[in-house]
Amino acid sequence: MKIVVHINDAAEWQAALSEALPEATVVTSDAPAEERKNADYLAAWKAPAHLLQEQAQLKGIINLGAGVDYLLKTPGLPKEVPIVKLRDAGMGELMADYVLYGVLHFYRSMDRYALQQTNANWQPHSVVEKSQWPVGVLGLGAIGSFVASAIQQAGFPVVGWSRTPKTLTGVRCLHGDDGLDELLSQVQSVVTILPDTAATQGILNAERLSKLPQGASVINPGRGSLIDEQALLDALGNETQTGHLRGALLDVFSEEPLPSRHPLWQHPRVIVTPHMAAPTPLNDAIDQVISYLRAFESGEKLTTINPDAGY
Ligand code: OXD
Repeated sequence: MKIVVHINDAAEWQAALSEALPEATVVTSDAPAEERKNADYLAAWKAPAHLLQEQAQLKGIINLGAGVDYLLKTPGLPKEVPIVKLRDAGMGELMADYVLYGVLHFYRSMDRYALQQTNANWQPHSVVEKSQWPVGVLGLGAIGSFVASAIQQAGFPVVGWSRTPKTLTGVRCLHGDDGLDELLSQVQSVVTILPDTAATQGILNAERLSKLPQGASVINPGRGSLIDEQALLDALGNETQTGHLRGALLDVFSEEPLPSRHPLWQHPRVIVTPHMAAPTPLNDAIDQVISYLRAFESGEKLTTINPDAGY
């Protein structure tokens, strides 16, 4: 079996896959085209179009990340080749760390202290009980559920939302449009971990952002398309005039890298991070990739992604 690997640390993936599957030929995407051709499997994160277009006999594609939006938009993606994606694979914990950092940032007024420091202003703020700081998590897939549980275990009441009904121990789960409005009206921080699909694009638009309580914050480690960025900027107000929302921690944007002139870079109450919340951790993900390859080879039925649904 031949596997082509494309990801930032491809050489490490190549070594780990070669060790686990000595019968396989594993090449990285920067190998000469001659060595890459006629692969059976492509294990890739954000593969360039040519890597897909040059393959004639792929038996499966393993998306080395959680979201498949980038892959599904890649020109030349063969329609008939089954695609599997990583499910949690260590990304849940990384994402939970990122979100917990964001929740604590606003909960413990770190945003206010950062602004106060620019004026040498010594002004402590009171700390409310965690029970008074409900957090909303939009998206209860493998990673969203992990995050929701982690935030709940850290002591915050969590309200989760998904398109269809779900249950999660310790988390109040809502669904549908009414459920979303109910969640938004109650939470101090809203976290977006939904996939980028036709149904989720712009889900946090001006109208929905206005349903959040005055002074709420937004944490988006999911996808940039989930939030109307102009509506978010409007809701945040400007340097002198605080708007309806207090601040935002954003890891993903409608255009990445975020263009250097984008107003989100300059906003004093926005923290921009460069899509780093949950990079695929090789050590946690490798076993899942190997089991996918073995299952493909033995003809086992796999849960593949649904390109029409977008996840
Ligand atoms: C992912 C990501 O989808 O890191 O895995 O964005």
